[in-house]
Amino acid sequence: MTPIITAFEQPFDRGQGLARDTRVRWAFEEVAQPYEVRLLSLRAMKEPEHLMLHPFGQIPTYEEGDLTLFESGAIVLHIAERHEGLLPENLNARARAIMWMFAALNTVEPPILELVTARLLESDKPWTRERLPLVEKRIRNCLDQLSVSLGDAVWLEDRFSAGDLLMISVLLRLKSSGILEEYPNLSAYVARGEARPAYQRAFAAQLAVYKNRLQH
Ligand code: GTB
Repeated sequence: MTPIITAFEQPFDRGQGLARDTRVRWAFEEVAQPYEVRLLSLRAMKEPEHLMLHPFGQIPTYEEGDLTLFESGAIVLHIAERHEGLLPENLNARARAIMWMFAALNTVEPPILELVTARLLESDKPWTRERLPLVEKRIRNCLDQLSVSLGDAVWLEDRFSAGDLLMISVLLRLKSSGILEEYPNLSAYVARGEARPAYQRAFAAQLAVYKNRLQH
């Protein structure tokens, strides 16, 4: 049965791949699992039909037969557990890959989201000018440590895993901030992720949604 995911009908980021369906598309592409996408308007995301799938009325969701999931991290983990290629066989190595998935979503993404929120949604607030340097400092504190952990390695562990997929997805949000460029090894790490054919296919698929939208 082909899994179905949901994504924005009208991508707000003009196809930059920043919405969280991109990481799920990327996971599908890495394991060569075909998938379908149901596009939703912001209004449809808050309708009872979608709230049955996602209690918070967001994207992405995942449906396959009897199984419905929400939360991009849980979806990527599910894909990685069901297919070869995104989690190592060795149990300790597998635990470490999952640890990096949590690190991406629990430790690295929150300060980055604060910056995105401050810039996109709170830029007109009088306190934003004062707050931004604090938010940026929290990101740098986190990236300082991540940069040391990665060092000269190609991936966070011996080989590419779902941990890298999520970490790179999260770091991609910093691209327009200039902060990532302060860390040459992290910039190169993100570029390696973006260069993967599976990421390229995922990016192209979400970009096609935006381009289609422009034409209609
Ligand atoms: N923790 C959840 C997960 O990881 O799945 C968070 C899901 C989430 O925030 N989904 C967002 C959503 O549905 C889309 S990705 N928002 C609508 C709502 O809450 O009403 C977040 C997002 C949106 C837009 C951009 N962008 O335009 O750059 C980037 C990311």
